[in-house]
Amino acid sequence: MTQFKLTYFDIDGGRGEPIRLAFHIGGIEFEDVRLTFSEFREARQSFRFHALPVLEIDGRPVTQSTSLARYVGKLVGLYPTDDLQALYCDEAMDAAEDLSHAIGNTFGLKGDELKQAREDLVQGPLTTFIKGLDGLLARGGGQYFADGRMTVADLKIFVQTRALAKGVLDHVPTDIAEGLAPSLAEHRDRITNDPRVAAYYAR
Ligand SMILES: N[C@@H](CCC(=O)N[C@@H](CS)C(=O)NCC(=O)O)C(=O)O
Repeated sequence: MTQFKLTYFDIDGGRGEPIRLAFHIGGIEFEDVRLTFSEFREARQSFRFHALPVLEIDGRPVTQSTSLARYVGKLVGLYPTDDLQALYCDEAMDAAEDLSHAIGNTFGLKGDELKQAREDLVQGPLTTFIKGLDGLLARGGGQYFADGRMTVADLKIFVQTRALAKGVLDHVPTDIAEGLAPSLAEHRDRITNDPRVAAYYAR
C-alpha cells in the first residue's frame, strides 16, 4: 500500500487543509505531520522550495498545494473526469492560489503598515477574487465550481472563505463574502454542512 506523509503547519486552514480534507473524505490513511512555526523555521532549508505543504509518497517528496490537491482529488473521486469540468476545477483552484499569494504578501507586517496593507487587500485583490470566484461558481450552476458536485476546488475555496469568516486576517471584515458575493458565502455554508466535511471537523 502506498504510504502518504503530509507535512504542513499545525493550523486548520491554509494550503495544506484541502489536501487533508480530501484524504479524510476518501478514507485514505496518511501521516498528518503538523509543524509549529518555529519547527518550520528550523527545518525550512530542508524543504525543496523552503515552503509547505510537502507530500511524501512512499518517501518521495512532492510540493505545490494545487497539484497535490488535484492528485489526491483524483485518488478519492473529488476531481472531474470530464476535461472541461477539470479545467473549470483547475481554474478555480489556481485563482484561489493567486489569492493566497496576495494574502501572504501581508503576513509579517505590523501596526499601521499591516492595517494599510490589509485595507489595500480588501479594496484590491480580495474584492477582485471574491467577485471572480463568485462568477466561476455561477458558471458551475451556483452550487459547486465544477462537475455539479463537490470537488477539490470547493474544498480549496471553502478553506479560504471559512478563514475569512473566522477573522484570521486582522482588518478584513469577517462578512466580506456576504457583502460582495452572497452566493460564495452560501457556498461556504454548503461545504461546511456537507456531511463529509462536517465529519472531518467533528472528529
Ligand atoms: N506555490 C506553493 C506555495 C507554498 C507556500 O508559500 N507555503 C507557505 C504556507 S501556506 C509557506 O510555506 N510559507 C513559509 C515561507 O515561505 O517561509 C504551494 O502552492 O504549495
